[in-house]
Amino acid sequence: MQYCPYFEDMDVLYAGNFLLGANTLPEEGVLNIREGTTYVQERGFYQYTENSTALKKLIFPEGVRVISYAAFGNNTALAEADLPDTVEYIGDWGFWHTALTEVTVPASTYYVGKRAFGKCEDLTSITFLNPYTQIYPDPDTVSNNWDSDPANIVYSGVIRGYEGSTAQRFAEKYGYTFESLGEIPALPDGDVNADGSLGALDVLVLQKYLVRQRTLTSAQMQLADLDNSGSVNAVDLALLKQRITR
Ligand SMILES: [Ca+2]
Repeated sequence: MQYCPYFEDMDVLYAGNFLLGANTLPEEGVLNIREGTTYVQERGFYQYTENSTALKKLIFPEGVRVISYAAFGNNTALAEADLPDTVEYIGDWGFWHTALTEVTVPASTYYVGKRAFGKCEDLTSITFLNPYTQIYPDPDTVSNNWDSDPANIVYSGVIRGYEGSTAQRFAEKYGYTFESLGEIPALPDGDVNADGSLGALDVLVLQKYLVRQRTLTSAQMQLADLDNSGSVNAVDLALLKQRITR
């Protein structure tokens, strides 16, 4: 495979914390991503010809935060990729047309992009551990096939998530089978992104809400309303920042 002709003598390409791609994959198609990696480059391992079976398994280290646009799309033999619970963002086409069978999207993930798990022919289950992950609203965000007519897009597996989660809404919207993980677990005040702890992502989500780049559910609004004023505003953002830096 050739992705980056400027580095022909290197096999797997990194730049600091960025995984850029590979000229040659390791034996057996197992890519053991090095410790310290936080970001997988756009189209890093994307296959333009749709026929590459070289990549079979990904081993992510803890700490990977972003799987960007089309990073692993069209690797049609890629059947194993356990996502560490540090992944925050899975970009559009991230695992498009791969051979994944069961996926767990960790609680740390706040966004799953368009077609991220589309045309995954062998996919039988996808579990969303965060009740509020933004799941791109198209049937081929999770699907077993692709068709230019959205009515012909199918997913015969299950979608798992909490009661009242974005996963449930997504499944119901497109007629996919939903399995409940039960009630949303109790979350600490300020845990706006609902990953179970307070951190920088909570600030990011709240900032995006305040500039109207995203919405919050009523449950998230309650978590965000740190001064119990009945509304969510810049005061809550300041309080949240205080709690995190304390
Ligand atoms: Ca949090």
